[in-house]
Amino acid sequence: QRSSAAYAAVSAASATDASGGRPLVGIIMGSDSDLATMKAAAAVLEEFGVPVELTVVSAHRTPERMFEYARTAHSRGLKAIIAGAGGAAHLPGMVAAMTPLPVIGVPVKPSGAHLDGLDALLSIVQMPKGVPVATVAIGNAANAGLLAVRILAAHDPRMLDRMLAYQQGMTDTVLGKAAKLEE
Ligand code: RP5
Repeated sequence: QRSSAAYAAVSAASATDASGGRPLVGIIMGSDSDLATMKAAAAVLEEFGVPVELTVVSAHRTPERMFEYARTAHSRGLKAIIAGAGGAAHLPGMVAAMTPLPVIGVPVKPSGAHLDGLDALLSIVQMPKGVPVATVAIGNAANAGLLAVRILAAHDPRMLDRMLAYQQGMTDTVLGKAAKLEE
């Protein structure tokens, strides 16, 4: 069992970040084979200057590690957890059961999977009342990152400004394409 200090901090923070560079969002996944999908969440958070930690925690293969990760997450300073898994994807729900933090679930479609990620989606989205997991679309880890930014933005005016600028950027891009089509 690794100690909580050993979770890899992939810090995207500037020196001026309010957290002092401590991870604010935990990105966990059931297997390193999920990384190809989950790295999109890390990329978004890096773009917004949010320090993250990223590691593998498996509900089935490392249940004690999952227990320790979830139990200590809030006291280690995390504000949200993004959890991705494929197949019988119990990781997000089990973590949500053991932390007071918001948990965002990413259904992963493992390569060669027969059910196209639908199994993971249904495993993650069908949580019982009382234990919420905010579930994004199959494979859409980028949206999980954006949702985590919005959670932080509720109490961080700088993050709110960055989200507003991001949204304006999307609007400008679409309007630019529309204008080109209309030429
Ligand atoms: C799940 O099983 C993982 O989240 C992954 O999506 C899937 C396959 O894992 P590996 O066999 O590639 O390690 O628990």
